[in-house]
Amino acid sequence: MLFGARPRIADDLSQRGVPSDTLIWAIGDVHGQADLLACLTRAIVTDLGQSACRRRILLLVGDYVDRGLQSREVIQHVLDLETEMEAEGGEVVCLKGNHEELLLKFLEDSTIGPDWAALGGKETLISYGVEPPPLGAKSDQWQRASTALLEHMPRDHLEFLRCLHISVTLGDFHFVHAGVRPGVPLEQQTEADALWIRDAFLADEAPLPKVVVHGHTPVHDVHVDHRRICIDTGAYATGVLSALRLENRTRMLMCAERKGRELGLSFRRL
Ligand SMILES: [Mn+2]
Repeated sequence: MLFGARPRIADDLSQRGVPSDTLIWAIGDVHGQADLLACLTRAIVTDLGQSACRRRILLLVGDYVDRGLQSREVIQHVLDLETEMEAEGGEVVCLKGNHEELLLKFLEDSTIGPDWAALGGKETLISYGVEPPPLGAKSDQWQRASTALLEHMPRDHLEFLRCLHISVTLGDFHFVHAGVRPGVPLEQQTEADALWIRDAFLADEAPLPKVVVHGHTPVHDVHVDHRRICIDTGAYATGVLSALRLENRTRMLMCAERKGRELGLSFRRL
């Protein structure tokens, strides 16, 4: 290869696209921020409704629950969106995050309760009307909380959590909660890596077969390079929830931001 022939990173990403006749909106980690989610989805549903694309997809990269106070409302909102979108011929694709894994695990094994609570599970218990056991609570208190959560959780919420996708590939993009293990073919990735991986994926620089669109590791501003696009802007801490719009080879970013009591939307090309 002649010097200078190596494509610049930006050039490389600009050649990557989604399948033709397809419009995708991907939303980052919601973590119990139902108001920010509703603000984004209102605009997204309008945009999808105005699109002439044959496939119109709204995708969420997981971590619906924990940390924020509105986990139940977030799941209900996503279920309502599924009904609304499917009635209009659109698709809602929901990926699984590590926090959904923790919630499901807690329903089967209450001994993880203290660990889960420390990672934001306490807020999820409260949102489903279950009083979180106090610090230093005994195992039987956690067992009661686990049983109570199962009783309080609507069946369709449980079904939702159990049927989440681990990853989805569309055109040149691979959507997954946390990332991929470098050097392992996409179809051989493990669920543990898909839900939890950080440094081994983030710090690596080798090109990947697809551009990975992910969340899990909050960033101050959406991260974009030739390997990956991180759309987790830490909504529960920053008040900013982000969504990526992909059509052909164009990328747009929309953010819902909490400013005092108001919510605002901003847009930019990515
Ligand atoms: Mn996560």
